[in-house]
Amino acid sequence: ESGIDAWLRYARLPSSATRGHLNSFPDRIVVLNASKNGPLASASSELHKGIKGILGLDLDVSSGGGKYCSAQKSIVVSTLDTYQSACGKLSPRPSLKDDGYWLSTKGGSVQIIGQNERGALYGAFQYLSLLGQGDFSEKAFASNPSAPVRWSNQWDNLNAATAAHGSIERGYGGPSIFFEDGLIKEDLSRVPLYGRLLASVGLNGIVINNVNADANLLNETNLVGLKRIADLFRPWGVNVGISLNFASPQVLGELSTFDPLDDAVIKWWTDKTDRIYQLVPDLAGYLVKANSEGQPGPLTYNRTLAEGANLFAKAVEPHGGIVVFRAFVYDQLNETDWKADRANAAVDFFKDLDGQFDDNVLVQIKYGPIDFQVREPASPLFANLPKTAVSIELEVTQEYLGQQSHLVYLPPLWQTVLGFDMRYNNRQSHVRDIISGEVFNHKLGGYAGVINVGMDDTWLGSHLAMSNMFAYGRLAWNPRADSRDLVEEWTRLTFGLDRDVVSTIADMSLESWPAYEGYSGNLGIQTLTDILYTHYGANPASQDNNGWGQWTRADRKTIGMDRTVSNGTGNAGQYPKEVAARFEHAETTPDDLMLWFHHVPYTFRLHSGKSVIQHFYDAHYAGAATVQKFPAAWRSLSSKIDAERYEAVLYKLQYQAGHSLVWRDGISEFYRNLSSIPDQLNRVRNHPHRIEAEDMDLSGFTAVNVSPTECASKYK
Ligand code: BDP
Repeated sequence: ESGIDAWLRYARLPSSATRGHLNSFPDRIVVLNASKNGPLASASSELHKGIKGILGLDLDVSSGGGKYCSAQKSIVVSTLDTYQSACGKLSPRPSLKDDGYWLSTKGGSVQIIGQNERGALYGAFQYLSLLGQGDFSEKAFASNPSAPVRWSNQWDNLNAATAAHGSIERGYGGPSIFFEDGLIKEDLSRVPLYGRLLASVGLNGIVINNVNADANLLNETNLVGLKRIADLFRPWGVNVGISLNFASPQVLGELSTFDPLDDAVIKWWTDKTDRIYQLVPDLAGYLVKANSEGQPGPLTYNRTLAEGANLFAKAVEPHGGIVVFRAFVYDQLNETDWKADRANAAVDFFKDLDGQFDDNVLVQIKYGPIDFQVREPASPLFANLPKTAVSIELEVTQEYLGQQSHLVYLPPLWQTVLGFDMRYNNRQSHVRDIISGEVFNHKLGGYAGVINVGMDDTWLGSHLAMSNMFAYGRLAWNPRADSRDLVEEWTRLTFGLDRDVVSTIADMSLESWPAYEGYSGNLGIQTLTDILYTHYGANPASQDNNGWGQWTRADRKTIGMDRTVSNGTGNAGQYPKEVAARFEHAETTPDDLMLWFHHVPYTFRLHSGKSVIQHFYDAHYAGAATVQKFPAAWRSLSSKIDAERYEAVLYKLQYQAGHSLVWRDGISEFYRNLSSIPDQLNRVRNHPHRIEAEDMDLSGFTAVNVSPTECASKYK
């Protein structure tokens, strides 16, 4: 069990789970009118493979028309149109949107009917998930996605050797499955496996290269390679997109300018786009990071971001493509900007552009105003672009959240944002309904998840982290899904049906985000990782006074960022009235965002009754104590999990237990030193559970002085 099949292992159910069901089980799979190598063909081969694995039954597969319509004991897979012309009206007629499906297991046969081929594939995967969980109950239901755009974003670099962070930016699962030495790899055998995983949770698009894009992706050799990748994803209903470097015409040495209004530039992009669509007629579109963190963009030529986006929108429009333009725009070199408040940047840059984007532009907004922190309010930009289609950007790769070395199950975090009500015009307007297009009536809208799988057999570098990828797809399909249900489903498919296994993994997962928030950054102060480079270990001192501007504004007496309108950066005022009023005042700001919006003394009393500093201490001890229990909880499953995955997960959980103590003590001591206010329970100097490094011997290592000292043990 290397992890390569993730939740699609199709492990044989125990006979106790299948008893009484095998004799009456359908004996054939019937596919109606599948296109060559399309999603319907995948649906049928996947059903065959899955049923063989799960139940040990080798079903016949046939393609054919009407004669099977009323056949008993068959699994019919089809699109709605084909089904109805071959077999007559489905009754009741299911109401299906693009990519939706109808699944019925009633009366001894199974119908899997997609609105399109992709929908049929999703229905097939859903059916296999039910079987894999031992669910043979009769049901009939329609299921539709919440939004049309449900994409993976990969931050893969073309050239592993020169990339600053390895071949995938913020990737923790090994090198790229797509690129090597500046080119698309010869061996793309991981691509269809990835496509299958994406399709199995309803994801329908992927951007394959880093948003910090290399213009060389556009050379002819790579475009031909892009076609090979697209051909491998297509059977899984996954359309490929690419990230663009805004300055490509200049970077590639073909033009002296990249001004988006220049005729030669427009022609360059039009020609390039036509060539790409010749090779990949169903390209999903382009993703653009412009004028952010040193990336080129239209502002260089005093053109607006909308003019920049529309340049590409016009090029892809005749081909049916879309442009996803990122709202993550800020300039870390502009001191006035970052000294003010980076959280204001997105609304400052985009609000006035509302209505200026072409119809096939989607503005992709990170979930919070800053950058994938452990706790952020929903980005106010969601409520500032009523005339623009928008999508949310979530981060499956755990950049600021333990980088797959810590178990942090993310759906509860994501749902704080998806379920946030912006009260636009004093009306109910949840973020999930804004990005679905419902609130402001847009056809486009949806989800991007920065996933960053790599060549590691576990895909993400950790078995347990895969629940985040699974749940991301499921939430993009249905953002109201229950986090616990999702991790339980994932666990059954990944580790089997044993009740202890399911409840232990689900319990740990649901405790993990609050625990991580507990031992990292509390009360909305942000994650407190090292901010300048790695974004990993505890480094509260690095948070202030740098161009990334993620400020704690902590001094000896006070802490937190004043983002009020009356006294601070005005960020609270970027929200619609009711919400703005709530965040403006500490009395109505929830504790978990107190330091995001307010600058207060360490002695400030929270709604909980605790002071800020005591909350820091308590949360750090409680968070670390929670994850101290994880290794033992996991050990209790030792006889129920294969050795390979058991050992790998145990190793990570033990590491997390240890690293949480480093976090706990680093942060607690830092703020105790700064505030001079001791922990009421006097734990900070006692360090329960801790073994000092200087009490250990590790051969082959030399002790060195460490800065900042919070990360050291006695300065070493
Ligand atoms: C930051 C990442 C950086 C990305 C950037 C982005 O640290 O690697 O390039 O976001 O999203 O969080 O563009």
